[in-house]
Amino acid sequence: MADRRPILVLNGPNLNMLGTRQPEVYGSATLDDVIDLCKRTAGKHGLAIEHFQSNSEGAIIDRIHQARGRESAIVINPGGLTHTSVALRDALVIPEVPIVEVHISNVHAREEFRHHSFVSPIATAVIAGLGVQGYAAAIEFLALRD
Ligand code: DHK
Repeated sequence: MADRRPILVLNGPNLNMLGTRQPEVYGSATLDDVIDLCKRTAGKHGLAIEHFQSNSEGAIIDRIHQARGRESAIVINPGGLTHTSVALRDALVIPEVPIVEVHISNVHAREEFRHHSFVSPIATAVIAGLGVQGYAAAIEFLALRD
């Protein structure tokens, strides 16, 4: 990737509870483990990450606005906002950078309401069901793409 600016890793509501929250669905890794994985993966390619997590939709949208001109790409697990938020989708096009949508679980094998994403139509790529390795896959993709 020619753009050497950091990659922004964003996590939405309830992802601060990783490791504790429904481990049978989301696994045993904590959010700190995820951030560490992202840093190590980016570091292999000489890239850095910035990380932000919030349970507040507005705070996430404010952070996306700040990414404009500052970060090269966004890896986002929007949590439940995936399925509800037009405002989040509108914000994600503002930085004009590639967006990779990540879900730890395979949302398509779960409840019907998780099958629709407001984010997917504006995402460059969508990853679901790889567990927390989905974050690493997203960063690898962004580091290696042309
Ligand atoms: C995380 C959440 O918090 C849910 O609301 C989504 C996603 C699925 C995940 O698999 O990472 O439906």
